Amino acid sequence: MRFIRDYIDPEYMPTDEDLIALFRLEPANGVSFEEAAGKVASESSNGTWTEVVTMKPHIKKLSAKAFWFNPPWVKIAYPKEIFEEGNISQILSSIAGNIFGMKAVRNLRLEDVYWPPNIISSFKGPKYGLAGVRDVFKVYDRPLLATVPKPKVGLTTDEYSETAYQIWVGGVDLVKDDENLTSQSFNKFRDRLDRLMKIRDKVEKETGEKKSYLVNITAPYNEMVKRAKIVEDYGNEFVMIDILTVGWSALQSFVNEGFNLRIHAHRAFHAAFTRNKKHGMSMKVVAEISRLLGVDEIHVGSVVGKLVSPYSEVNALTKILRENETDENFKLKLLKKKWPNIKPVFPVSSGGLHPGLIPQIYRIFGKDVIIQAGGGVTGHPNGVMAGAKAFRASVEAVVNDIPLEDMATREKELRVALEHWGYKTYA
Ligand code: CAP
Ligand code: MG
Repeated sequence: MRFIRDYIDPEYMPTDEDLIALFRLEPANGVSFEEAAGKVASESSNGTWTEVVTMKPHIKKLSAKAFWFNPPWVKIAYPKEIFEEGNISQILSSIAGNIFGMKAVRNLRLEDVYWPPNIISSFKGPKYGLAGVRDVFKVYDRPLLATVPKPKVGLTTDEYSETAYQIWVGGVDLVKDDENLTSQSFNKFRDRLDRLMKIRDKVEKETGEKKSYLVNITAPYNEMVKRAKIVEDYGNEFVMIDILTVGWSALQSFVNEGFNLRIHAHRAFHAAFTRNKKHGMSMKVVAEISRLLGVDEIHVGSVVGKLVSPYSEVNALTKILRENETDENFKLKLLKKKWPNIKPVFPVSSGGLHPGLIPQIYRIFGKDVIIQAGGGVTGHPNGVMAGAKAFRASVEAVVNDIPLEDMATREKELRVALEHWGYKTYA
């Protein structure tokens, strides 16, 4: 397999103009690590299983090079010319395409990417980002709070509206639709939005606090755009999109529509390809693409909640979303990042959270996080409003450096929540 040697070059010195991918690779039986890496570089750039007579010197220059070997880790450099700027689907079809199914590899995982400046500048990034989300609420000194009315699906529009009212009045900033609530017969999109906007206005008057709604517009593309127009006409500031089930092209096109709406990105489906640490693609790459394309907030996990999200991953994701420049950090398997004109994105921490876990969330994220508690609010023994009050009190406690137990002597809803759930993780 002499021609595979063209895709392996330990002497290659990449430039800042190259796109670099960090892979975790396990070769198949009988294949050397180097050869498997060469085959990955080949299939993901301009090679195939055999030498082709149409290969010419000017095409060879476009071949990717596996250049850094630290088994099971390997870095591959891609010349920028093989990518179409502004076309994330094309880029992924190269670096995250056929290669995962190659017989030459037993396992292969795209762990991280260094994105060169020409690719970064071909995307818009968030229109609002973290700061633009904070500006909606004029709340700058604490995490923002969101709650999904549970059960996930089944609440009628009336029941949903009543639950939303209690969530907002109790002190939560954002009511959030669940990822699988869109427009079902028991709770139609338009009816729900209409009701919630009226309730939102009422609660804002009652509480003097700004409230908003993460309304799920996930649907076939044209329908999604139609629903976004309705949301914008109602004067709501946010939409929510299940970015992975609608697909990258839909997300990118949606951003290009230019709505005056902040995009809350739900990542349902990610674990299908991110959970196996040996195969697939990492959540880091999902977060990077999401930032490039222009979501304003995205789920990153909670470490201590009900879904798998290791601390090192959450830590890396937080850096990816909030920082403008990071050096390579091999411990976190994070390549260098430089996002000069791309706004920071709000991380969202969610999944099995309740007041007793808030101190740990605050230690992990600090104040720049949106904390979502669904069951952790709607499961409060004294009702939804009590749940929202307990949630808010737990956040006020941590930002003011007050132990939860002390806060609980003043806030009875918090005391009941702590008695009910304690401080532990429910899986
Ligand atoms: C949380 C949640 C979220 C997940 C998403 C749910 O509800 O609404 O979808 O947290 O996970 O349906 O499970 P609870 P992630 O607050 O009741 O757990 O952010 O980790 O992708
Ligand atoms: Mg959910």
